[in-house]
Amino acid sequence: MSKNSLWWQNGIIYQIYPRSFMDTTTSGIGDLNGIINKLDYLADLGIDAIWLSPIFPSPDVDFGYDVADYVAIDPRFGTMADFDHLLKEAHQRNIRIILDLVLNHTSDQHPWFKESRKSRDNPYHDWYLWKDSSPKGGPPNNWVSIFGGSGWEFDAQLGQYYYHMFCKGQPDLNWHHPEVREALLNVFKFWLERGVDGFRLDVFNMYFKHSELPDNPKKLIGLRPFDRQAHKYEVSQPEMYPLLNKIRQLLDSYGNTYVVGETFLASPEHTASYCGQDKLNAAFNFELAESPWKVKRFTRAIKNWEKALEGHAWPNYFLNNHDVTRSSSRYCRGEDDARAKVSAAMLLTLRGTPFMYYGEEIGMRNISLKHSQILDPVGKRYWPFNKGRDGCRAPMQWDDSVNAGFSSTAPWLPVHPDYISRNVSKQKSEPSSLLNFYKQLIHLRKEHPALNQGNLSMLDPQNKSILSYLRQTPGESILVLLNFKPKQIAYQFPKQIANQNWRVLFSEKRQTKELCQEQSILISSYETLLLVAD
Ligand code: ISL
Repeated sequence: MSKNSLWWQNGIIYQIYPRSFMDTTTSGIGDLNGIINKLDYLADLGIDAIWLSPIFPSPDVDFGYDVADYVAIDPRFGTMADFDHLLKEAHQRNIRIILDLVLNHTSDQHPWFKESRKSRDNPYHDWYLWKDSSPKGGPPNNWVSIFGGSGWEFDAQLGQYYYHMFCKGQPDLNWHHPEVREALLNVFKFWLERGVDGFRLDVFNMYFKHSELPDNPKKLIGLRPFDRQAHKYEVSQPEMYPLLNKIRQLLDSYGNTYVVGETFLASPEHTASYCGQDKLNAAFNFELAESPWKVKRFTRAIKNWEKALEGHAWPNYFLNNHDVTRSSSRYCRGEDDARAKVSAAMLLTLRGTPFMYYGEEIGMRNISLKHSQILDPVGKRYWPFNKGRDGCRAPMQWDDSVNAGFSSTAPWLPVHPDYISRNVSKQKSEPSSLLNFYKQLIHLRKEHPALNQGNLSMLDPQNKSILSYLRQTPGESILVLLNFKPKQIAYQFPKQIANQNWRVLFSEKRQTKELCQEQSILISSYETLLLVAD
């Protein structure tokens, strides 16, 4: 594997939701061997690392985000030997493996929690947030769960409540307890010793809660009870900063290990405050993925993230993950991929590590489910106001054979009915497919220092239509012009670059190497145009 210590700046990280990628055991659920079988596909696509959503034993109250054992592989995904094999095969192809650690909470089936609820004097009791009723009776404070209802669950046998931000099957750990901290740092060590290359930390800014458990202040406006509170005391407590320093030291003692965190309920500035040399390499800022199809909004999201991170950390961007509606469903009209290409071009030409989500490269759309088919606890609770997250977790569409080539048996979630026409095999053979578009831009990004390392200067959006920016190193300038509209736009080169001659580096609509010497250029409907200074 390459020794490049900046692989995570130059590289592209691809998230796999293992249940939905490739099934080799006819269980209807994807598995580790399925991922191994598809490594050549991923290497050919050009990605540098895989982030695996949780692969640990789990009762699946929240589909893997409720972990019952941090140092084992869920038997439905395979064995530890399969994991070692995956690591070896991925490394041989220069692909790193990043594990998803869910350390804010465990499953209620984790042996630690089972012990902790046995009695108040059990050695594991204080590993979780057990509290007596409030003096008035009822839960200890007003904290609510984002998945609905009170954040506190009463255990009749123990006569106490435990706290859970997510489902009641996901009790929050007590990170203030030194033995809990040690046990969780040992989880990092276990996987680092097996050779993994990094981690994604689920809702890490929730690890600590205010020790006095004060009531959260109320807010007047908000749809759910959860939104009608300011989450002042259970999220983003200051103890997280020294803990991140400690995690960083541990990771550094194992060489060049990458760690990206998922912040919960945090502004871009606050998210950025967790990133830097002695903290996380990166954290997820949701603003880009939450932007509507408006040049101004994307421009603002990019500027905000650049500003928040300025000088202290390398940016990262994503449009998809396992919690959000797929970007193709958000942006595209029907089965037309024009907007999927424009958004892909943005993701892959910005300054910062692009994160992709399986199936994004073929423009997979969300599936629609009936109420009776919903599996996600969020959808079950909030239907029809919020249909949950199953829609973006459907099986990968490999080909037009039964179940899209994902499994020879009925998959755990239905395959999108468009799989006959939208699948990897078909898009491989079509030069103008979305898959080939992603591949070309990924390879271009790798070849051009300005695209993978260069500075970024946003240019003013013209006619609200063209998202435009410059990527520059001392030796190379690339101008990125993305037409967000289904019509031709005359783009005026702004003053600061008006005297420059440009050559076409990439466009599906014109000859590469074509020279432009005019003051303006016509950009076709939804065209991605990359120009390089001549
Ligand atoms: O998806 C959401 C609600 O519908 C988000 O609020 C999500 O819960 C939040 O981003 C935290 O997500 C992470 O932790 C959850 C898990 O369900 C998500 O899949 C995970 O990404 C609890 O572990």
